Amino acid sequence: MATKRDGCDGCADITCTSTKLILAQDIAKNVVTAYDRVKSRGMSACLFGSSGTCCRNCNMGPCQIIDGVEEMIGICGATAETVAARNFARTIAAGSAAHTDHAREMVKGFIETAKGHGPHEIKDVDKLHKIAKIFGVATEDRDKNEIALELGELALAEFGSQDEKPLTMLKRAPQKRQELWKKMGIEPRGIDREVVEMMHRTHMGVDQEYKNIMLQASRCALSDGWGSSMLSTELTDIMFGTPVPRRAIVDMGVLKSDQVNITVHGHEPLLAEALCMAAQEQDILDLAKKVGAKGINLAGVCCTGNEILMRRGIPVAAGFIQQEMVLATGAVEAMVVDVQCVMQSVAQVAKNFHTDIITTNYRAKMPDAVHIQFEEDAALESAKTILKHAINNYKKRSKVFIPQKEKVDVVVGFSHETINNMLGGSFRSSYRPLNDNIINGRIRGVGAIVGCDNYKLSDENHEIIARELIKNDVLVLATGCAATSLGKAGLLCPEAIKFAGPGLREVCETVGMPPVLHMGSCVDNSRILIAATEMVREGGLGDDISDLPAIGTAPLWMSEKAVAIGQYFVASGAQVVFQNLATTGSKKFHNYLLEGMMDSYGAVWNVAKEPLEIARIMIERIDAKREALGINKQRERVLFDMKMRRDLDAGAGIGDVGCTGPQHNT
Ligand code: SF4
Ligand code: MSK
Repeated sequence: MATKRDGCDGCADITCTSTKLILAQDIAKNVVTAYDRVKSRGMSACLFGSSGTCCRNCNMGPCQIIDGVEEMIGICGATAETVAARNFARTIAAGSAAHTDHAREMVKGFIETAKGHGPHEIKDVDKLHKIAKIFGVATEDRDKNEIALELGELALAEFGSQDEKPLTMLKRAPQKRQELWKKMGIEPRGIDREVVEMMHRTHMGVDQEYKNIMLQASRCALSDGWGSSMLSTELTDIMFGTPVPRRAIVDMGVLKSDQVNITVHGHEPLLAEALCMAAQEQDILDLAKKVGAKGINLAGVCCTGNEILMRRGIPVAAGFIQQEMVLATGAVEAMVVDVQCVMQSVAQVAKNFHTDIITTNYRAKMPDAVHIQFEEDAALESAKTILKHAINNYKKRSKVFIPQKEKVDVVVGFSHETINNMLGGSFRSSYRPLNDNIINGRIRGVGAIVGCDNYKLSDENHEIIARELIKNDVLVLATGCAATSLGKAGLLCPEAIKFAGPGLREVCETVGMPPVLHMGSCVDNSRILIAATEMVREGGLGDDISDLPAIGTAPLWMSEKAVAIGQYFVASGAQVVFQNLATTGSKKFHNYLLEGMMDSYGAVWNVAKEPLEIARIMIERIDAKREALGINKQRERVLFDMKMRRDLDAGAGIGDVGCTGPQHNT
């Protein structure tokens, strides 16, 4: 049993300074955190569970399988590789389902917006036309809402499609990759269907051949990456605006001692956007004044934080592992949550303070929380009800402690369009300069650091990997809680170029961009797929994603979504490195992921424990791709001459597209 703390007894394992400061306070002494639970449980986990060979898919089990021991196969005869593959595939199905259900809500919200219902509007008409074209929706002489409605309905139909034809967004992928998917028979059809088929095929007595199971796992993951996640990202951009670079702040120090603090936690930005709008309404501001507060301070947690950070510059107070800590400041009137990554413990931490946890989605309720249903068709009114509840809590606030140590400036908002414009210039947007700089060796390659934080591993790992990569001239793209963590480490600001190798530094300096680019929330990994495709299309770096000197890692993965992301990266031709996989209980299956998939996809999973080892693997894989492309010899020191500098200067660096500054106080 985790017990109440006496001061900061577990702090030795915690690297976040703000967390340590909070836990050392008297007001936090009764707070039991996930760190305490990790400690009290010890680090040992069930060997079968952690190696992927515990099967409880039927009531003859659970069966614990020992690889290579004949009498230790399943009662039904299932072998270690079958069980490990089924478990891995089910993780992918669960992760894809989470993205899919999120995306469905966004598409439904998009349709309502197109119908003129609710407070939102179609903001990015350029992108609307672009995506409409992909779906074959006519745009000429048509009102934006009419186009959006047709697009939204076609997008929604992709979820429940029973046709055999592939999902529409697949045609955005490089031609060669599309042909490969077709040849392998893994083009996803209906988005929901792929999850259902995955669950069916891993039911007792169905698919019992691990490679065949993984074909469907790839199809399911692709239906997430190129289907639901991509739809969610693109339609959300059309509705709320495609992110552009802006300055903001991260860390718990963004809470205000004299304002009503409301943290927004979860994933679906419909709620968060409505709260941002409602928090600017005069009646709400008056109410805050009436209770003695100077204003309303919204701050993000987890990926909702990333969504409003990217589009509005609203600060992020915490990533996944600080969600309890942000409450332990005693300064939060309400934590408003929707779906995914919300730990049940937050309601228990909140009991020590005046804070309410407000659940807002019928799909995600929690004991000891207050439930106020967010009604999308009355979004502003719902948001106001939630805000009023939080404001009323302000009077109950007692002692607070807001750490001021680590408030860090970040520059965020690097959608794939931004990267295009920034490097190529607004009049001739293109990935050409990025490709050229990779070919000439100033930039060695691209490394994506994505995914979660994890209480069992050091939060510093993200920073260690990123520093090693940029030092070696690898441009880093970041999403999700990894991006928040890198922001807190000071790597998301242009000043971080001092940590970059000479080639990368030169490019970043000229364009005015940080060496680590924040590309959004975990659903926004689809932006990385598009960026990679654009690099292929631009030419000079091969004709498929698998040719690019690019690789991803989710070093501190926690959520099943991260495994779905990993598989859609691999199936798209991009290698990934994870810190562990629950597949080691079957040598055959584990090796298939680490080596065997190369023949089919031109990419594999990699596993490495230590962060520097992860970075080393990433750099080695990048160099191997450079070698195969015949551009490794060009990785010598290339200095910018005046013409090159002028060419890049013509791009819209972050100074040109506007650093809007923090906009969080209303
Ligand atoms: Fe055991 Fe087979 Fe049932 Fe799994 S499906 S629990 S291995 S009998
Ligand atoms: S919130 S899925 S902890 S990134 Fe997207 Fe963060 Fe991972 Fe949840």
